[in-house]
Amino acid sequence: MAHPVDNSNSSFATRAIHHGYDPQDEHGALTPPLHLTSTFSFATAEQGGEMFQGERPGYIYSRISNPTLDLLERRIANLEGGEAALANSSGMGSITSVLWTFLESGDEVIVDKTLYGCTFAFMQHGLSKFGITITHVDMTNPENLIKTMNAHTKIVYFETPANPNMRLVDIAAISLIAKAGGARVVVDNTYATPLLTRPLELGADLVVHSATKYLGGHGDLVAGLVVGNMEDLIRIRMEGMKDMTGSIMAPFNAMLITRGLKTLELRMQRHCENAMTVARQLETHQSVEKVYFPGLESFEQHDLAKRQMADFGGMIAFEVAGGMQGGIDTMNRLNMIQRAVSLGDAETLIQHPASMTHSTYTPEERAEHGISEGLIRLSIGLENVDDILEDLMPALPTKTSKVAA
Ligand code: 3LM
Repeated sequence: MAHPVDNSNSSFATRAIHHGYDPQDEHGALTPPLHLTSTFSFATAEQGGEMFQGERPGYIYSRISNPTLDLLERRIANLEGGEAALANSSGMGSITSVLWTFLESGDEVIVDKTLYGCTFAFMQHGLSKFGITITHVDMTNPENLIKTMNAHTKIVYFETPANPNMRLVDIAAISLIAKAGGARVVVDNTYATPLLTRPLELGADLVVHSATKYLGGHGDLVAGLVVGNMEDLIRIRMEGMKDMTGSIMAPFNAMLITRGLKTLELRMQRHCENAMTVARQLETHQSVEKVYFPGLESFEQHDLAKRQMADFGGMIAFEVAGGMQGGIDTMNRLNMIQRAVSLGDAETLIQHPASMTHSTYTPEERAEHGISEGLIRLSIGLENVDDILEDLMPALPTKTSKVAA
């Protein structure tokens, strides 16, 4: 077991680089070792038996734990301000492992209106098959949660900012209400990352991440993370993950994410700075009808964004004149910006939620859940912002919305 350097008073960037690893425990190796092993050998049969009974610490099998994953788990737990973490094979693996652990037939999950497409599908079409009720509530007004909470509510779940329309949820206000009613609060912190928002410090119980995005940061892996208190994390690991989803992270991916975290602060600073510049430019363009970016004064929840987020992130959603076709045409005129789903990569990515990430909703559901058919989503990358603008701005429709109408 490693002997972590004491850096409890260090800043975010320093902990992201050092926390939980002392090179002197690994022959002085500056870079932590990669333990590419599926299983672990027991010194004696009795010791193996004791580990299975939970009477002796140690590694058994890499679907349960692995030293390379342990380091990443310690590090993300530290950055999110939690006691423990779990590394999964995908963000969906994290979300499903958490929900399968704490829910049973007859229970209710209350979720915000807008969710990432596959999370929505898992709840709407997956959990509902097993006698679990999914209730959507507009959490932008916490009063709505007070009215809906009941004895069956076990989980309150939301994203902030939400994928794809950037809605924010007041984590502290919602957590207070949910916990008073005896429910666990689960926050998908993929968009904000622990650099910008730390839901556990604001009262949430569990944080889930698609580590595929900003945490990995380089678009070369699919992975997920869960952070929370020790007791919950042991249950999620041993119930929802080990026996139900089996969604453990591969050691190689854990190594890449641990590497990615070292530059998270630097990368996020650039993502945020670039996105602010692009959002301002988009807002002034004659054929852009609406820009959804928490850093804009025109953003409906700008005050909450200033209160809850250290900076405004790298994601922008917008609508152009000409609706859906106007958006599709804009995407097809781009050169450097890549037409691709996913987000948080070095490359600027653009996608159309209604036909891509949120095609798991019916058109009626999209309308009800605040995802317009013409919405375009931009994940602003790390390129020079002038180059992003040089590609994006000429691709926008030339007509004003008034002329188009
Ligand atoms: C996307 N999102 O392009 P994985 N939570 C959030 C997410 O955005 C995602 C997940 C969980 C996208 C993926 S769409 C086919 C591509 C807020 C993923 C799920 O299982 O690691 O993909 O995470 O919006």
